[in-house]
Amino acid sequence: MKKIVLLTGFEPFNGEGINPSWEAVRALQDWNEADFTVAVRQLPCVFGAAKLAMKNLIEELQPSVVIAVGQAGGRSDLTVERIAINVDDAPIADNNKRQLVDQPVVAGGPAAYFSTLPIKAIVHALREAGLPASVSQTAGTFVCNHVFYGLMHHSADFGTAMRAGFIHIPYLPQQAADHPGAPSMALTDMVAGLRVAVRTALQLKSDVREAGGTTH
Ligand code: PCA
Repeated sequence: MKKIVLLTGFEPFNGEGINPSWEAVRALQDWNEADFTVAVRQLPCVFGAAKLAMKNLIEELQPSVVIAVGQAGGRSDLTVERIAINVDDAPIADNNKRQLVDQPVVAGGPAAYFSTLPIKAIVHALREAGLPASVSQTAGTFVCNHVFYGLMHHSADFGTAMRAGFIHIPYLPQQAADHPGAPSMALTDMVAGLRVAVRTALQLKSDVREAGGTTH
């Protein structure tokens, strides 16, 4: 049976007209290979609703790999997230005008979950492909981390059968034009990067070990 790869992107938030995560993910909606097929879905930038939508998608699609993608305005490269933390602490209101402060994503859940994607191998493969990439040690405490934590919490129920994680991507050039000085990345590079990440996640059984952390 063909494997299913679920890619999610978010709707625009914080006054933006577009969200690069949705633009990049939806460009892959017809991606279909002999051994896997890609499903793309959009998530609302809303606490609770986004986590629930992700849970329902996992139950409906039973994917082998899930990569949730989100916008990280101000970052300059493709950042593969290492860890989701059990904290909602929003710097801005979500699209439902709700700003959660110091709440758990899942009451009583563990403090954090690690990504089960081969994060170092993905960063390595992205760089080999000529795309700027790094491991990120924090997905923040807004809706992206919320979805990432929810994803890992549900994926814990699926044992090792499902690999899941999160990638943050920069602004698109047309967004950066409204944020002078902010870095950006072309859509074609983002899409190429997601292809590399999917293939690496499907191919590798374990992560590679190579230096790449930060001192702070
Ligand atoms: N980025 C936000 C939420 C939605 C998105 O694309 C974040 O990093 O939390």
